[in-house]
Amino acid sequence: MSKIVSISSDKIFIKKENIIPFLKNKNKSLPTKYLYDEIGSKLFEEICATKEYYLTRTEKEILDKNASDIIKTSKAQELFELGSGSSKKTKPLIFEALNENDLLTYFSFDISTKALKMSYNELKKISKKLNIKLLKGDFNNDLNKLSYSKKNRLFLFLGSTIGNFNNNLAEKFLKNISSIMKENDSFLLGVDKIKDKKIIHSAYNDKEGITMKFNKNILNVVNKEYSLNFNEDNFLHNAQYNSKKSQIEMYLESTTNQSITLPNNENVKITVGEKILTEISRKFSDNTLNILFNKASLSLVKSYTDNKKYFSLYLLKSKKYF
Ligand code: AVJ
Repeated sequence: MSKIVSISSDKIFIKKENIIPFLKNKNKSLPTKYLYDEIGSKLFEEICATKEYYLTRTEKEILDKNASDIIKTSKAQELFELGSGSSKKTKPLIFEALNENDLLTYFSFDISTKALKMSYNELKKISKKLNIKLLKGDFNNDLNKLSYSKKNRLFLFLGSTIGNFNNNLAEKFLKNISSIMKENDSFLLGVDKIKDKKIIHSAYNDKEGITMKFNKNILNVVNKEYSLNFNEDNFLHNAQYNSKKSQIEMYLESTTNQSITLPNNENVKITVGEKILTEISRKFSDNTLNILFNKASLSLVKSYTDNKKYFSLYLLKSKKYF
């Protein structure tokens, strides 16, 4: 087993949030990252295999078709994947980069140990020329701690994970990436696009109820992390597309009047029908993205999409050098 290098201090979720304001606020929410513990990461993999969840399948199709062009255009000598998950989708890029280089280092950077292990198991048999490095960290806090490399790095942020960030956070994240990029580095960003509302809605409301399980699992995670007393049976999965904001809003909706005891022993009332926000998943237009890229000093080199234009990959460079 390859060694997991932790570049942050905390054991499980790196920066431990103060949970109290999240639950005391008028609009209640939970930190989205708690969806991705071991069980959550596994459930997410299952979501990707559902009929309704078009994102992963579509992105994979785009990657399979354009991997060679992406590697040749970026002249990548090293791959650095942020929020790598199982790394399954990344394989065509790794194969192409191995074709173009004698040796290749692939960095798998994720918040979840489970994901890093899955990634290692997925990739370990590919080639002796492939050096796999596992880094445990939080891409919203730890990017400035990365080591320097002389090689042309291709940073990868796939799966439309950027959709989880509100506009400020997305801008901050992209600025961070831009600032750690060297002259010959590139950045490949995977983004879910605005499309028919019904298609988006069903992607987050699969018939088998896996997304429901995934959503409810966050309660078990925060129960463990903060010794809370949530009971998942007292909540419904509620995921709605907000057309005005172009985003899915995933909530847990209370089915009863209930009370939760916070770490400071204060009780918080949750009324029947009240909703706790667990995740937003934004859908983008080219226009919104152009504004974001500009603000973050990123320049578009090339973009790739599927026939239906459901999903896009953007190959970017830092403007400092463009
Ligand atoms: C992993 C954040 C891209 O927003 O589509 C899937 C997570 N949530 N189903 C997404 C998710 C519910 C997913 N991302």
